[in-house]
Amino acid sequence: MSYETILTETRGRVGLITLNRPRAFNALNAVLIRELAQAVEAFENTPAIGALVIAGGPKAFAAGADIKEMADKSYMDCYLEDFITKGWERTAQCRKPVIAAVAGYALGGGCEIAMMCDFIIAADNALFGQPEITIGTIPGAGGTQRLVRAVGKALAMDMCLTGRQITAEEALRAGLVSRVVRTEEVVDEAVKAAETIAAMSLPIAMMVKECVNRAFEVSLAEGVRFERRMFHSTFATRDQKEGMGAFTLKRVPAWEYQ
Ligand code: DAK
Repeated sequence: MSYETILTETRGRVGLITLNRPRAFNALNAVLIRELAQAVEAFENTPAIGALVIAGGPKAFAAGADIKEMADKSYMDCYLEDFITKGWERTAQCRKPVIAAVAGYALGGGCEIAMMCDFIIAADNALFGQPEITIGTIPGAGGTQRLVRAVGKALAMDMCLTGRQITAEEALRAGLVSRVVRTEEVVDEAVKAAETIAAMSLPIAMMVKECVNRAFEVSLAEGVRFERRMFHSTFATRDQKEGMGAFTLKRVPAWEYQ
């Protein structure tokens, strides 16, 4: 499949999606959002893919929704067409693990796409922000919700109310990203992490993801109960027998499902 605003590539068992509107700092227009959703869908439906990486360019992961495209829309335009909602959540709905490789600006919708991924690996030049308030609007794709869950109220309020951008190091300290690496290494590092995940049993990795995400939706007691049920259910898989058997025999496991 050929796309206009993104590039896709398969590296081993990893599906790599690169946002590709460099002249507009990867501003997220309607075509890009649609194509991103299509690419996530395609990799999710490919059995040989075990994990995905979403990357941007060295200067910008994405500088947010395309301001030029949306500037003149009326409320009714937004409401009736359900403006950039279609396809937007597809990344968050992906059941296979997804890693964001963020270099440069991840602003507004760019930060929101990164936060829809399971974790973020940041380049040392990465800048995260929710600057919507500076252009007369508010975050519209989960920025006020996912950011507060990732970094807590104080920093989320600071970022959303002042529009301040935080560096990769600050994002690491705040728990928004899991690692910071050199800019030129960020995509390879994310692909390497995705390869590690894709080398595990796929259904078990999917269960881990589902359980961690459950923590955002339910009480601690319900989350622990959900985790317990899933944990018990792993004993119904051949991959649990294979994994524990391989450990005992000191050999590498050969998963039934990858
Ligand atoms: N939209 C359109 N074009 C953009 C852009 C954007 N967000 N960001 C950058 N560009 C374009 C610039 O217009 C410029 O294009 P030309 O003028 O050369 O044609 C080019 O990229 C380079 O930008 P600059 O000349 O401004 O470069 P600088 O290095 O001086 O500054 C910057 C880089 C990233 C700091 C600056 O461009 C900037 O502040 N950009 C805007 C950042 C921003 O405000 N982002 C938030 C947008 S609102 C929703 C889903 C998502 C959203 C809402 C709803 N639903 C599901 C309902 C998301 C909303 C947003 O993200």
